[in-house]
Amino acid sequence: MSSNFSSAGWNRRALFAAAGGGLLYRPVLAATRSTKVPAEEISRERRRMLQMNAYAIEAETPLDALTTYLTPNDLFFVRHHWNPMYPGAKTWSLTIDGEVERPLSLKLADLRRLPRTTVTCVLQCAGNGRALHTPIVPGVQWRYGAVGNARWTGVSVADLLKRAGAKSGARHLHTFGSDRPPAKVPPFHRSLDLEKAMGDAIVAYEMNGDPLPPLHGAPARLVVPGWAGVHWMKWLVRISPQADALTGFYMDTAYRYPNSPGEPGVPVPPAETHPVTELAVKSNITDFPSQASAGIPAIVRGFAFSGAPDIARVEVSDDEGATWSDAALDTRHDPHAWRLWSLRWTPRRTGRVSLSVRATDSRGSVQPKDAQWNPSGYLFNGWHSVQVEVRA
Ligand SMILES: Nc1nc2c(c(=O)[nH]1)N[C@H]1C(S)=C(S)[C@@H](COP(=O)(O)O)O[C@H]1N2
Ligand SMILES: [Mo]
Repeated sequence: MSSNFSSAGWNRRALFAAAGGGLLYRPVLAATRSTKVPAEEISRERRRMLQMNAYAIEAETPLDALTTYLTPNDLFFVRHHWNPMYPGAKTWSLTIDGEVERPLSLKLADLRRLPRTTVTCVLQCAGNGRALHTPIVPGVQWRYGAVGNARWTGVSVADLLKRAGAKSGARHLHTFGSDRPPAKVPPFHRSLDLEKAMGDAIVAYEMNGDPLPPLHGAPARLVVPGWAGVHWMKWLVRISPQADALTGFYMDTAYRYPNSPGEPGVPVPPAETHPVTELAVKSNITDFPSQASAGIPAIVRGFAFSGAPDIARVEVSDDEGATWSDAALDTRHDPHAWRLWSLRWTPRRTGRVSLSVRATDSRGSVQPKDAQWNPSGYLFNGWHSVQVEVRA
């Protein structure tokens, strides 16, 4: 179960992790890298977040804090495999090698001198909503808040690879972060389609106008608009165009989705799966009255997003999906960012009323009532419903 944490809780959890499984905790490996959560990361705001497990930090944002177009950095959900190694900004460099004419090694100052690109888009963990699948599936039991929308600034991958002279023939971009798991645990190494990476991915060193925070991958991370968080390599130290996709646990076993819908609860053979890439169309309610009066308007708000570039429509139902009312979409939008929406809703009957929301994206995909169950619980996007007590 998740719970609110305090700074005392952090210490307790770190100790628990150290004692319970030496596996979860590792002392500093090198002078320039540390597993210690930087003190400035434990802000007052962060203490509102919902801690998921005994890791130093693995936390989702409460839904009622996801009401702004840009999610504040210190309320942004945090997810990583094992304990991170925070690279030192001074010694850090990004290597670009593989199928390139001129391998490059760039310091942060070098990156900052290159043409800047800014994108505003959603970062969502592929496992957000895993806890809402029936039957339950193993993994971090994220509910609603492993998602946020931010403005990311850095250098486009296309620009970097052009400078390195990417050769034709490469189809995949191998990506590596500075984090290393203990002993025999497989490392979190990933590759993604080079075409997507060259299309709109960036190596970001700023988040919402501030230097990228350590928990979110400082000095620089990959940003892959419209694609699940698993592609957004943090603490990025190497990118490498290659002919073949990377192999390993985090490519061949984890983060895969069934090719065709199966029966809930039934395992799917790996050969019948493909990597999780695009996000699925989804919406959530962030603001609603817990009590309302029949005939008196109340405001309901939330956000909606998709792997498609935009959201076309958001609808709310107060009768279990029999009829729907169109919500107003906020004017702010960017490709692959979320859309805030709001609805002036007038309760028609008294008693316990369930409000549900569904979104339709710019490609016409409609959010389903029930998400497609899958063995690892990825991309949950069933309707989000909340209960309102309506009085006479
Ligand atoms: N180096 C590294 N990058 C990583 C991960 C990781 O374990 N190591 N986890 C990924 C996953 S699964 C997610 S959902 C996002 C989370 O990014 P955030 O913590 O900034 O929200 O980072 C991704 N990048
Ligand atoms: Mo994730």
